[in-house]
Amino acid sequence: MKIFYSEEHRQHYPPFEIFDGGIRVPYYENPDRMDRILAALKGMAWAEFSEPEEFGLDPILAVHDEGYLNFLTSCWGEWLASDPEVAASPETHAFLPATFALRRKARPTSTTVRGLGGYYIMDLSACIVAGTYKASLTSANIALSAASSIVQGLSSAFALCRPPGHHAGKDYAGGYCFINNASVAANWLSQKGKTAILDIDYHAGNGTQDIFYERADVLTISIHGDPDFEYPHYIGFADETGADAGLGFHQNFPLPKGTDDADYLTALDEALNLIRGFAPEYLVLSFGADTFDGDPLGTFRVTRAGFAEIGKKISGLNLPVAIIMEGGYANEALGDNTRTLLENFK
Ligand code: SP5
Ligand code: ZN
Repeated sequence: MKIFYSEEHRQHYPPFEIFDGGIRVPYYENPDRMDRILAALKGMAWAEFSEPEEFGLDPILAVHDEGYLNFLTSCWGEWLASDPEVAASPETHAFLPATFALRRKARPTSTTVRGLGGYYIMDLSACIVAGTYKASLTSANIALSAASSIVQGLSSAFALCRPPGHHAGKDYAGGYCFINNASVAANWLSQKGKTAILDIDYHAGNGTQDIFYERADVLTISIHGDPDFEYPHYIGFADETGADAGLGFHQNFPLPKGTDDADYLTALDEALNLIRGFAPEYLVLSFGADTFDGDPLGTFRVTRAGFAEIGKKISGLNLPVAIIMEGGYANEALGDNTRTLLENFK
């Protein structure tokens, strides 16, 4: 299996994030996640590592708002210039807004970094540091490279990328995500053939849902912790099924705390049947390992054997698949879990 990877992600490592309630904690979406997966895959005879290709900005701007991307480009520099305390020790700081715009206006009304940040950032875990923008672009190129290789005829390819993407919408960052890698890849693929996105990260793929919500040509499905108790709390409910032309082309599977292998696989079967009904030519799999029993940000009880079953069932669709890395924070198990899923796609 081709695995696309770049060292660029190391430049994005914010020194902290802020949990609900206001507690400052070390950044869970950290470079160690990649090291664990690399260590687990490096010895595998089937693992073939490649650097991503460079696709330029066009496929990203086909999904994301230009003002938002401009904000990601300039945010860190402007914040550094605006605050002597940040300039004195940049490595201990990360940009986060202090106010959120709540989208009362259709476009940002401010030109300051704080005003733009309040408009373009949805929460307090999408922290921006010096390397965030470039790392995010490279992450998207990794996803596009995986997509390109399945168009060239490979049955599967893995995008080993961070920062992740599925919480980022057309014009907002959130949940460790800045550019929606899976959506960029799926939108690009949809010009080559009918494409579906299956999101099996523990958290609802709100960004992906938003991006394709009015579109009938890309089916989007997310299986996740019920937003009644889980982040992102306000989106990801079962009655959100698309709008306008896209009505019927989005499906959420919100599941309860404690969901085990058997219950998870039952929901997955339903999701896979929807995909069979849609009959796509390509599949994009947003893969988060945070459904794992013991993930510090999750509540599910999916086991390593569960990841093998999940991989088997999805590969049973017999569709060319671009597997895009999303979340997963039980770092000590992340390598084994990811390898176990991938082994079923060879
Ligand atoms: C890509 C991805 O998996 N993003 C997840 C972002 C979740 N961020 C919200 C974290 C909120 C943690 N709440 C405190 C729970 C402590 N037990
Ligand atoms: Zn997640």
